[in-house]
Amino acid sequence: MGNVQSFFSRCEEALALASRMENPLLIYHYDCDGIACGSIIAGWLESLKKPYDMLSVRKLDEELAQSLGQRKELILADVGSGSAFLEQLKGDVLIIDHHQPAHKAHLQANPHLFGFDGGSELSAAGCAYFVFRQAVDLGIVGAVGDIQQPFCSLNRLMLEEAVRQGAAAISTDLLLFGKNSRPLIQFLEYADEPYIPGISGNRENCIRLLSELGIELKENENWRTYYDLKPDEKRRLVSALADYVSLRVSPEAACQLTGEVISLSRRQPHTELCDASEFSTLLNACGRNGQPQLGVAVCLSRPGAYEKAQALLAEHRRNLRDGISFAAQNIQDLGKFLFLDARGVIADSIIGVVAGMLFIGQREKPILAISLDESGKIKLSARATRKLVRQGLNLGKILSESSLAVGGVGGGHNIAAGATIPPERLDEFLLEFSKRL
Ligand SMILES: [Mn+2]
Repeated sequence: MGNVQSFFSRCEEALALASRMENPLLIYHYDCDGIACGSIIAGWLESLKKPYDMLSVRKLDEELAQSLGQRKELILADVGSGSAFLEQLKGDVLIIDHHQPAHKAHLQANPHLFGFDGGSELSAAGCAYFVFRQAVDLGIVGAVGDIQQPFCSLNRLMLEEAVRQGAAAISTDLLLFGKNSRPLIQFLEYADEPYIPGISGNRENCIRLLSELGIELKENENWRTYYDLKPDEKRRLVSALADYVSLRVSPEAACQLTGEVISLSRRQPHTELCDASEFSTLLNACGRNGQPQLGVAVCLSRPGAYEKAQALLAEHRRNLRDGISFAAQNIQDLGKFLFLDARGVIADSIIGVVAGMLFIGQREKPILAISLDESGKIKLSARATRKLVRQGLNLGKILSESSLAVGGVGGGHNIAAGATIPPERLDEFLLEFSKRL
């Protein structure tokens, strides 16, 4: 159990240090949590009219750190705690992070240092919220992006504050994407998390289901969204989908259709930004497609940014859908695990997401998916289910050991892990992997 009071007093020290800075360079990690964290800090700096520069990184490496030697003031967002080489840096450095600390240099606001698990109890964006006490909704979006739901501990505390401030509301609802932003037919047709066999990708069945339920598709001339439905229409749709999945997939899968949904009330109505989970997908799409600064612009409500990000998201989701339908047709059962060879078909930046989306319900085995990175190496992504993890499976360990055995590198979490290996040693790797499962 962590110590809330000492964590909060560290947050106050962090705020004091940031307040003393006059023109910092703000470096942030390019994923959803990093973008949200960086945006909270940038918003705070702007509110005080402090000049600053901002730089996104995929990884903070030593070379970059050395090139920063000239900078007198640095703020690191969602990076830094794991980089021992930062010890050499002079000047004022503030680290706001939630990764396992590998050094003690500089002022670090990091929940790990106070007995909290940064993997599940608070993300970097949440940490930034507790330091700057601004934009609580971005704190939530960052945590959702780092898959920290259901919220507990410091995350739960932040969520409760958001509800009290009127910035967020919690409900139990469908988890499908597009509740605010998609017409009903596309809402069902493009369902991918979870993927609903017979509904996802099948427009006719979607239209038939909605008409059987007596749900009008339009109101006046406008396409209705899920959030436009009346309460009893919502109930009918949810229970019809649950019956459908329960019969065709499994009752366990039906339970995964609904869950805790966090809506955000200070963002532009009828957009993805009103839903914490959809907002996080939008930021991930920006980051993974090389435009993290666009994600920051969306977080800071810059004019025109949302429209650009939405177009990027549409493309990202199209890639994901194509990836999933390729995966559904090409997945092989190799005995101890399922294998997807997507070399040349699915980009290495989304292969892990696709592997994670492959349907959950009937899956009793881990999935290993492969694609090629820019340099022609094989990028591997493995995903397990919660049940397998409960039974003791640790993919991070297995992937790290079996990639090492073939001259690659890998690692990650027990439920999701990745690795890169030389292309000519794939067969050897598969044997090593299988042996360790
Ligand atoms: Mn993070």
